[in-house]
Amino acid sequence: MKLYGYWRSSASFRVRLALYLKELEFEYHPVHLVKDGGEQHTPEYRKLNPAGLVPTFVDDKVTLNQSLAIIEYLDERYEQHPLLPSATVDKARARALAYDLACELQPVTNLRVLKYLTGELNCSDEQRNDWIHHWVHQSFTAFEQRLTETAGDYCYGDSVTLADICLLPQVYNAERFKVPLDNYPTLVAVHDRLQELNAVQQARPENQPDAQ
Ligand SMILES: N[C@@H](CCC(=O)N[C@@H](CS)C(=O)NCC(=O)O)C(=O)O
Repeated sequence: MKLYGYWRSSASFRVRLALYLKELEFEYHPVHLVKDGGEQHTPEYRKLNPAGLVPTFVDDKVTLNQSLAIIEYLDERYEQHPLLPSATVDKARARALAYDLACELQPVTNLRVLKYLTGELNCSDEQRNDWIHHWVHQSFTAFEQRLTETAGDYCYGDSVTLADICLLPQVYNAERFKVPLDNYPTLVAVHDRLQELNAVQQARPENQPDAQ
């Protein structure tokens, strides 16, 4: 199995988390998102992923993009350490938590969006940071409220799920851009508990070979 990703990419972080949590071996192929305008835009990489985004995942003859699709593929194909509850309603609720972060928050803080703000739209770094803080607060306020109903040790009950996999990269990003997290005690408690897992440490951005 091969994972094309970038150490700081939240979607790549999600797939690494799934692979380590499920104890699957893989080769990591770094794609530098910044150097020389970004290796995601090279013709060779675009053959693998025409959208010019990471991650891309290859398992034998199967090439996949979209981190959540990759993770669900892994979860169905490799049964150990399931990442979603088995009961239909619980599964839908854990997925909804994951999508709250992966579909509503991450896209508006993605590199190409931030580059468009500071490039074409001429925003200052301060305005870009205000943008990030605004969307993180909006998303985390709702997420915190949800967690008060769903969380046990982790986002949904006492097992690690797709929701935790989506939470970890968003907290990493929020910390990177110095978003205060005092108003989100449940979210922070879950995030801190997740740090105790080996798989989480292995998957963290700063522990990747391409980390700078
Ligand atoms: N929904 C996609 C998001 C992929 C995505 O946004 N990847 C970012 C890094 S987290 C990227 O490659 N950005 C490159 C760019 O913006 O040029 C997924 O979950 O895989």
